[in-house]
Amino acid sequence: MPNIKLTYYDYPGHAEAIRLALRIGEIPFEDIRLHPSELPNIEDELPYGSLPTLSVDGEVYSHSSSILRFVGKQAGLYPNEELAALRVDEVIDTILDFFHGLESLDKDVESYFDDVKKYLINSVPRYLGGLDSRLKQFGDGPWAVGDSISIADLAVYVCVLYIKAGAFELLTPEEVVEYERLRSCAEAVREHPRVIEWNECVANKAAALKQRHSEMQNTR
Ligand SMILES: N[C@@H](CCC(=O)N[C@@H](CS)C(=O)NCC(=O)O)C(=O)O
Repeated sequence: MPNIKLTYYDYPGHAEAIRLALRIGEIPFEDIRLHPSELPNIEDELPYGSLPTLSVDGEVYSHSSSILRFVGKQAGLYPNEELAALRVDEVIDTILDFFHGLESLDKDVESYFDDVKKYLINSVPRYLGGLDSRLKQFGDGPWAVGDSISIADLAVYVCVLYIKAGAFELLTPEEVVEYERLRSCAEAVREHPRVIEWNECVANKAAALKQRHSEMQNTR
């Protein structure tokens, strides 16, 4: 078994689907969660200056979708059949495009929240509505592709988590569209026994990590 370390921040973001794939595949890994102020300490070790990174036996790899695909294969969560794999990739890339658009908005301008709202109003139907329709074409579910869980489901789950947790607070209830197929896929992931276990374990670790980060802040 290689020695695997996943480095990211202490939130789901670009790493949660990878963490879940490793957990579901029962692949042991070190789940390193940095405080943003620690980024400069490790910048030299980051191939492109961004997180997450995956270290496999000391060799560092970058880009969340590449890492997700790699761990998905190791965990048995990526189909062998090529067209099914293409569908899985399509789901993951759609969600990435949606997030990249959001992340490219300038956070330092006064209009940031209005810009996010405008982005959501235009892009949610395009990307998430488009994805919901595609999943309906792919099958009746609950899984995104085929009849078993894959990394596509983990990407959908994290996207739905994000939308529920924050993005939609900027919209009025009338502006929020319920995408049935995305929701049922995310729910199937949330009810997966290893995901339930993982969420309990993360909740238990959160207090200790909060304490470590607050001690770090106080010693600066
Ligand atoms: N293409 C990268 C992008 C990841 C990314 O944007 N990471 C952010 C954190 S969520 C980051 O490290 N930002 C630091 C920076 O770009 O300076 C991936 O998919 O892993």
